Formats: sequence, C-alpha cells, structure tokens
Amino acid sequence: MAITDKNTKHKVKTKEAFRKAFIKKVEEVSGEDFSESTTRHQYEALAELVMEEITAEWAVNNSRLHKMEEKQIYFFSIEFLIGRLLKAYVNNLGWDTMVEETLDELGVDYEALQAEEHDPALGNGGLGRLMACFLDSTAALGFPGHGNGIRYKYGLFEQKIINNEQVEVADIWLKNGYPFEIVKPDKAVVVKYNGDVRMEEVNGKMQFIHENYDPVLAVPYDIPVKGYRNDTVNSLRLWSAKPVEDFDLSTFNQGHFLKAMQRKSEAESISQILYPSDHGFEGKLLRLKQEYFFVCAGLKRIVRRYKKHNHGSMDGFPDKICIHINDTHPALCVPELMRILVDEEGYDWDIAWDMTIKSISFTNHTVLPEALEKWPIDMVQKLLPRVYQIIEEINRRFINDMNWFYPEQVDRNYSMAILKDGQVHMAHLAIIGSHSVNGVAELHSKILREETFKDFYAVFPDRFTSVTNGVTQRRFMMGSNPGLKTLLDDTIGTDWKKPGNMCSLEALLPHAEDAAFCKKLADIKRANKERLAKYIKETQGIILNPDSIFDVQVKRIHEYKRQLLNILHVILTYNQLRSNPNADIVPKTYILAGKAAPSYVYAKEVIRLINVVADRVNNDPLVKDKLKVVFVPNFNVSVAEIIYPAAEISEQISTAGKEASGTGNMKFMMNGALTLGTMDGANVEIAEAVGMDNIFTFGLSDTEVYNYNTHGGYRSLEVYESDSRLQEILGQLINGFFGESAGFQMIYDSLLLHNDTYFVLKDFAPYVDIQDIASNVYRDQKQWQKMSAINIAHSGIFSSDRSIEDYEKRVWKVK
Ligand code: C3B
Repeated sequence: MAITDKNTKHKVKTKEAFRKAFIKKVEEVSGEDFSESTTRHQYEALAELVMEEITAEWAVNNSRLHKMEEKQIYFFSIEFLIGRLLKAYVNNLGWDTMVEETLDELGVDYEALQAEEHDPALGNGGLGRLMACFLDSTAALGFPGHGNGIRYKYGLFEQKIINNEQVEVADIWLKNGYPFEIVKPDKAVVVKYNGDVRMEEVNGKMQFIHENYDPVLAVPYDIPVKGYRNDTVNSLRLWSAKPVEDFDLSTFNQGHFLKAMQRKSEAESISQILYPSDHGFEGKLLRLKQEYFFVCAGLKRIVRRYKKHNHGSMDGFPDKICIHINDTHPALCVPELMRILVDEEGYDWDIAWDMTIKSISFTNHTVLPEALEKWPIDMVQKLLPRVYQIIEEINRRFINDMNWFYPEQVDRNYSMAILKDGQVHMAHLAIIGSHSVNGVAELHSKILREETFKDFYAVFPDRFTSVTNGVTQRRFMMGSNPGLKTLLDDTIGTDWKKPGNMCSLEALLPHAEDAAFCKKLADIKRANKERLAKYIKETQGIILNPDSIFDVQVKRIHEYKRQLLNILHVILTYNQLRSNPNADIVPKTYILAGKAAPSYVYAKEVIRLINVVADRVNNDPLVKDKLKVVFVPNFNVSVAEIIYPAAEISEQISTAGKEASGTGNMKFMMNGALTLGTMDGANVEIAEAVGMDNIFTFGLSDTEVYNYNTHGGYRSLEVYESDSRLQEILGQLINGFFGESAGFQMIYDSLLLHNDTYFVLKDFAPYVDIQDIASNVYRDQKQWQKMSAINIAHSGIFSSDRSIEDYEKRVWKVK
C-alpha cells in the first residue's frame, strides 16, 4: 500500500492519500465499514501503515549495511525498555501533523488509539531505558547501531496498590499481538548448554569438541528503529527461546510424555521472564542461561553476516564491528567471541585476544556492591563447559602477565582475578576483555577510577573514560510536551530539533528575562499539570490542586534513592499543619511513583508508608488544599510521559556517590522542572550547566559519605536525639499514629538500630531547609519561571544525541 510517491527521493505524503489509505486499512483489518470500526481496529490499521512505510526503508538500509562499508555498533543488553512505539514512529517519519489532522477530521481520538498499544516493559528502569534512548539517537544521527537482547514473554510486572501495598500482576504484553516486530525463523541459531568438552588432535592442532549438550533454538524478532526524519532504519533484535524440535517426538513415542513436555518448557523458560530486580544480583541458573542465550545468538549472527560479506574471513572484524556491552550481563561476549575465533575460526590465542579486546567496549552502570555479578564457578563450568575453559585461560594468562609486570604486587594482582573465592567476577572479565571502560557520569567515572576499579585503573589507565548519559528529547520533550515544543519553535526557531543540535536551545537564555515568554512557559506548565491531575482523578479518584507546587519523585524504589527522606519530610509538613492549620505555607502536591523488586521487602515497606501517609493526609480536612500526596501506581514509560511535563520540582535525593547518573533528572530538566537534589550522579553536571543559582542542592557530598563509611564517625542516634522533629516523626512510625495495623518497625530500626546506612537522618535537616527555600522561591513566580527557562536552555547536553556523539568520539570511532 503506497501512501508515498516512490518516484521522488523525498517521499511526498499527501493528507488525502493518507486518509484514503487509512480508511481502507481500517476496513481491511476490521472486515467492516469504517463507521463500524473500533479504536483497536484503528490502532492496528495505523500501525500497519507505519510498518509498511518503515519496512520499505528498512530493506534498503539493510542491504546498505550488508555491504559492510561502515562500522557497525551492536548494543548487547539484557534490557531494552522501549515504551510504546507508534507515536515515535509517526513523529520520526514526519507524519505527525498529517496523522493528527486526518484523525481529527475522521473523528478518531488519537490519544485513545495510542493507548491501545501495550507498553512493552522489557526492562526495569534506567539501564534498559538508556538503551532505548541510545537506539533512538543512534538512528537519528544516522549511525548504523543495533540492539541485541531478549524477547521476554512477560515484561516487568504490572504494579497494583491494594490496601496500601504493592501487588504484582503478570504483564502479558503480547496478548493482543505486537505489530512492530518481524520474526525471522530462517535466521534462528542453536545455543548449546551443558554437556562435555572433548579434546582431539586434528592436523597437529588441538580441537575442542562440545558434545552431549542440550540445544536450545534462538529465534530472532526484529523491531525497526527509525531515525528522526532521515533514511536510517536500524534494528533491535530480540531473541526468543524455543525447543530445537517443537516437540521431542522420540521421547514422546517412547511413552515419556511428561519428559517431552518438560524439555519444551525448559527451553522456553529462558525467554519467559524479565528478572524484576534492577540492582540486585540473584545468582540464579536461569539468569545465567539468559545471559549466555542472547550473547551466543547475537554474536553468531553478527559473525555469520560479517563473514558472508568478507569472503569468509574474520580478519578485519574489529575494524568494522563494535560490540558494546551494557553493564556486565553480556560480559560472556568476551569468552564467547574468543571461542568463535579460536575454536571455530582457527586463530592463535594471542591474535584472537587482540581482536576480541579491540571489538568489545564496556559501560558500567553501578557501584552498588549488591549489583556486581559474581557467578559460582561450578555453575558456569557445568552450564557452559567450553566457555568456562576459555575464562580459565583468560584468567591464567592475565594473572601471569600481572605477576610478570608487577612481581612485588602479588596480592593486588590476585585481587583483580576473574576467578577467585569460587566465583567468576563478571566486572573483571568485562574490564580485562574490553578496550574501553566507562562510567555514566563524571562523578561516577571518578568513583570507578578511584575506588571501585582503582587497581584496574592503575594497570590500564588508557582504557578508562567517561560518557555522561543522555535521554531522547524526541520522546521526552518534543513528543510528550507539545506545548513546550511549539513555544520553543515560536521563540527561537526550529533548529534545536535537528538531531545533535539541542545545545542551540541556549538561544533561549535572553528570553528567560522576558515576562511575556515566562508567562507562556507558566501557562504550558499549568496545562500539563491539569492533564496530569485529570489522569490521576480518572485513575485514582484523587483530586489535585493545580495551583500547588507539583513536587515529583518517580523512579525505582530503592533505599539509596531515599524516597524515605521525601516521605519523612511530608510527615513533618503534616505535623506542622496539624499544630497550625493556618500556617502560611505554599500549597504542595507530592507525587511519587515507582516499582519495588517483589523480593525487596524494605522497598515495599517504603511504598506502604507512602500510601499510608497519603491516605491519612489526603483525608484530613485540616490540611485542606495545602498538602496532597499521591502514589501513582504502575510507573512505566507511558505514565512517565504524562508526569515529567507536569513537574515543577524534580526530586533527585540519592545518597551522594550511589546514583551512577540518573536519567529522570534530565527528563525533568528538559521539561522545565527545577532539580532539588544531592550532588550525586548527573545532578553534579546539571548544577554545573545551570549554575548554583538555578538548582536546589543539599546534603552530604560523596566524599563525606565515603569518609563516614571508611573511617566511621556517624551515629544516627545522635542526630535523632538532637532533633525533636525527627523524634516525633519516627515515633509516629511505630506508635499507631497511622492506624493500629500500620506500624513501620523495620524502617524505624533501619534508621536507629542499624545506624541509617543511607544517611537519611543526617541529610534530613538540610533537606527540610532546602525544601523551604524552594517553596519561598516559588512565591516569586517571575523568578521561578526564569529559573525554569534557564534549565530548559541548558538541557541540550543531556540529549542522548550528545551521549552517542561522545561514544563515537571516545569509544567506537565509527567515522
Ligand atoms: C541505572 C543507574 O542506577 C542509574 O544511575 C543510571 O542512570 C542508569 O542505570 C543508566 O546508566 N542502573 C540500573 O537501572 N540498573 C542496574 N542494574 C544498574 C544501574
């Protein structure tokens, strides 16, 4: 179905052609007259039209890529949190006005139509969402860059709040089908688990033969990644696990029905679920299977395609291919690529090692010890016998080299081993096997160099670099905040929207002083607040006061992110209002959202506390319109797109040194919210960009936290004893204040008995102070809007286009 004129290079799309095509398509998918069609039919029709357009471009792109003229980037990641795609495709195709106007004329509700798309939750949070932003930017900048991951049958659970507690419901995102993927059974590959490795001499050379293994079929599903108004269409390839034969007939025929079924479900279990913990390492066999699954399948196809277009040779592979590993989950790329080069391609070890290091680069995303992966050696050895042998050899050679170069530092050398204490240390494997290691913000990269990986930094100083994260403005600003987009276009022209050009938003700076501009900015914020208030009213029945400050903290629930600090401050405000209902405070609405890992009991207690407090505060007539607390259930990409544009204060209050970067902070800033935060992660760079006058910072620095943690000296009880506000609040957590059954002993104990690991009490007083300062600034709306404009003007460096350009220059060197 052509809606474009294929004879012209720049395709002509007339509204009339689109209208006809759309009506026809709706009738095809529904089998009925257009007037009888449902929103579902309309969604399916538009999705099909979009896919037809994109797949035509995709084919052209793929054939260009097959020629291997350009260097290709492959992002290996266990998560890709892509969010809904329909609107992003429409916008990137440049169809937005045409689609909006046509649907409007046809009486079709475009928003409702978009809501038919199930938000694919194939990631937990920041790590997976970053990959999605990177794919968008890579395509927008016209680089050939692709994703490689897992097509989970169940994405991250859906969160419901029942009796104030988080309840998890399975997310069956594929139940109505998914229109944006193309399955390629002919490109399926076999992944081998378990079995034995036999050595055999062939022509004087040792061969390693893996036999008696359990094969699993990896079937690729490709999703196109369309560049913003350009010709690039890259791919996100997600692998699904299937039994090699759909049904093990021979076992079945021997009468072993259950066994035959079991084989099938064992194979399929590999791509069944996304592990729902975003910073916790579980050490489960199934997770290790998942890690090898997409690594092995992804590399196999990349190598096959490379060889096909290079006369069967792998010699130039590192010059044409970048394997970028997103955190340590795909670190098995290192031994797997070695296995391919040595066992299958016959390269000598040293040459293969050199090629491997040149091909692979590694991004670390966290310094939290509980997230650093360490697999039991026996598990790896049994599941991946040949890969394990290669890891052993990499480790042996590495330690030998270290002991040769640094004979006086045997202890340090051993501490860097991949294999020690009965475990495989994945971060060590990733660093040793890559030519580039980077953190995701300046501060985080500094901590990697000076603390977490300081021994590696001493040995490989040139390998370490830093690339600050970024987010795609096309989804999180241009797409979700159309009012702001139009205001910016009208004020400074449209150049800032060109990929890679967002820093030209600085042209906005002079307008920050302009009262008329600031008024428009305020009106847009007001409309976005009303939109969010409407959503919350419809979904939760809570009525918000759009004149109050919208103070927002949305992200995964984790102790280090300190949602607890936020809610303790809310309780303080509530206490103040109870003792003086007429207190002159600026009305405030606290909006929180985020999921806790189902097994993270403490985080779930925090969710319960937030909801209990919300219940109490929102139903107390005393506080009137001055204080509201809302916990928005099931935070995901779609909900986020409604929340960010409506926020005025962006809460980024992690314990300093713990949040690697944060990316929500950037999304808020682009939408004109002011950051209220600690000097942690990318907040530090936000502060540098906007200047200290345009951000609210407070609390311990990362060095202070580090010093307390290494030298001691912090006693939370002392802070508690010297602050009567804290005594009252913590008392309320356990004395039945929030209702007989609503005690929070675990939280209370963590703060006082276990000395408050995340310095919540220590940072409480400065947090209260900065909150007061922010409220006072808000009274001066002129000042507030000016600060907001300055934040928007400086948000360009936090575009993921900038991140990708930095990776290009510092790591991949594509050009
Ligand atoms: C996150 C970090 O916690 C964030 O600070 C960071 O901005 C993003 O990654 C992207 O770099 N992260 C995560 O979501 N999951 C992990 N397992 C580790 C880090």
